[in-house]
Amino acid sequence: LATLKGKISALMKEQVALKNDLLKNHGDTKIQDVTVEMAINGARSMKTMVTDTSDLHEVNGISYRGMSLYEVNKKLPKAPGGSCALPEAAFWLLLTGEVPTDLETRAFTDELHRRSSVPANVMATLKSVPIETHPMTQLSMCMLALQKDSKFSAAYDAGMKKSEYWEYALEDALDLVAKIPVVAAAIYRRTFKDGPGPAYDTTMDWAANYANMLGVNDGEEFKEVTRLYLMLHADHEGGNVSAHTSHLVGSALSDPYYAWAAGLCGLAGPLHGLANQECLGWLLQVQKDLKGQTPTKELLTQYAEDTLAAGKVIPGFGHAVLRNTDPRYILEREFALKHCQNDPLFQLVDACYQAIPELLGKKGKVKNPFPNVDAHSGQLMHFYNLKEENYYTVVFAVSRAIGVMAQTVWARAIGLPIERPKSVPLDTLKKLATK
Ligand code: AMX
Repeated sequence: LATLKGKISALMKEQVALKNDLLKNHGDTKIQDVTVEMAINGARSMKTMVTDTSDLHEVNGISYRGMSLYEVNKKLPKAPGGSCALPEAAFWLLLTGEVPTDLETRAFTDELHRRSSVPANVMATLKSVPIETHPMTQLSMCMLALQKDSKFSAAYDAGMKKSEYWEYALEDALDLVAKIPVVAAAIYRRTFKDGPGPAYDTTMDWAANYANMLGVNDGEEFKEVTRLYLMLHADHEGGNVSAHTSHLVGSALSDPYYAWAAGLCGLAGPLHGLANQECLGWLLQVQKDLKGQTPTKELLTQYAEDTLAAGKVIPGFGHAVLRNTDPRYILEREFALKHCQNDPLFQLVDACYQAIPELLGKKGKVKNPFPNVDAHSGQLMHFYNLKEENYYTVVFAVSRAIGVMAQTVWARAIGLPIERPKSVPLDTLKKLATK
């Protein structure tokens, strides 16, 4: 922990100096024009936030501290014998800006193990929730139940100094990331299985342990695909719904548990994290409708035409920012080609990849006809026996906790203030636009 704090503290000095310089010497400099369209259409592409952990490029996809996901997957420490980067190593990278050594990663995994025990009140809260409750609702409620032990809130009440905010935010961030797989696995087991699964195992890395606790597959490949998935989904800039929600809530100095509980409610939306669940549902429906026919480009083109004609979107394709195939999709595809290319569902995913971008491209309306990560993730989970698509957004949430927590620590570290954009009535917008 001391090494981690030392690294954050050193980078913090540079970043705070940079922030102060920007405010002092360039505070009035114009970087973009705000148009009526931006004001109405969800502030899309308006540069109004600061997030240092990751940056989304419309063609190259997300980078973690300037490293593309391909580089991250190559350069970050792996599990013994594994080829996918460890997500906790990505957490370290996002927090410190540095690739951790194997030794640092192992120590960090142990740090998370030490923080992983979930208080009884949280499990009692979970027990009181009807099992038909959506797993994302259960997860968000559990994050709020954990809030009782927030070190940030306790320190705030005790009068901590502003300069200490980040340290207590870090404490909560590490606790939350350590505990969320335990809570998420408990949600899975109570909702979809008869009872508790395999116990927490401190000999495993963070992702392998989560995969193991789900109790659906004890093979090494499932652990490896879970590492890949949790690394790939860890962060996606600050403007997406769940990160932005968490940032906004955190900007009121609500502690990291409040922030992530709120963020999760956004992640649960069908245009954001829930797309993951909808994609697999759509793929399984296509598979059923094809009645055993081999999925070909022609068949899929026709099927997608019918989906569009029925006024529906094609899940897993398009993106608010990306204008290329999502690198996360490519990395999952590479994994699938290596480990499960004969899976009938992979062959369907592959046929979609051949057919749908061309079709959506021809229609002209969709700004990005290419697949996003959700078009693939479900197939991988399904293949390794995690079949309940209602649960998929929870896996996403376990992963994204990493990025959002890193962002939360940094928002406090560089002293970002309460967020308060200006809204205007449509009439005022009309006056502003025509004056
Ligand atoms: N199928 C059919 N139509 C689509 C489409 C798709 N996959 N993607 C976009 N369109 C349509 C839009 O609905 C919109 O139509 P409208 O003008 O009649 O309202 C038009 O194309 C232009 O939209 P856009 O600017 O290209 O996309 P957007 O930024 O408004 O929305 C997104 C982005 C992701 C919501 C949209 O592409 C979509 O609904 N995709 C399917 C759902 C999905 O895969 N979501 C996952 C997103 C990734 C994530 O956050 N996990």
